[in-house]
Amino acid sequence: MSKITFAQKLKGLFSKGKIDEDFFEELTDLLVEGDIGAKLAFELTGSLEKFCRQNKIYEQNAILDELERMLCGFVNRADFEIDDSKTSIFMLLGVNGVGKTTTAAKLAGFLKNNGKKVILAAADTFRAAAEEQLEMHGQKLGIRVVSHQHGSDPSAVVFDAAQA
Ligand SMILES: Nc1nc2c(ncn2[C@@H]2O[C@H](COP(=O)(O)OP(=O)(O)OP(=O)(O)O)[C@@H](O)[C@H]2O)c(=O)[nH]1
Ligand SMILES: [Mg+2]
Repeated sequence: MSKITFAQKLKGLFSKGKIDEDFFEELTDLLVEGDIGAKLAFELTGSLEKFCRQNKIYEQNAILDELERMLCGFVNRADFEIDDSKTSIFMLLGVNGVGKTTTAAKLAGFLKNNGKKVILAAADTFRAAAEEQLEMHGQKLGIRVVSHQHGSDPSAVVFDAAQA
């Protein structure tokens, strides 16, 4: 089953052309859903609404640049070039529960969709069920996961994954 992505929903909202009464409310909901956080979502749409009022803007197209300018101020761009002639390894580091595994899956899915050959390495052999969690992501994404027994040496997992 294909899921409607955040970007598709945003495009859908902007396909109406005109800025109507519900527009800013729908945009706020969408930004919250898109993980921007409620406070920031309200701040963004609030300033956008003000911008439209002050400049007498009623067309959605006219606010796209402004919205992009506002959003880009919060985006940390990570432009990385991948050299297809060799293996690239990405290691995700972060404190507990910050989203490393989820990010690994997102990154893997993104790279796969861009035609790369991807392998996930379950090198977190310490946390309970960490391997199973990555396995589930791998299954959903159709990406191979290299893993060892729970509690084994993480570097051995990385070694095997690099070999694979
Ligand atoms: N809303 C939201 N939740 C997220 C995001 N990334 C991860 N999560 C959730 O945060 C929780 C922890 O995510 P993990 O990816 O397991 O984090 P982790 O850093 O691998 O955690 P540990 O391995 O336990 O240190 C899960 O419930 C995820 O669904 C995100 O971008 N947005
Ligand atoms: Mg994890």
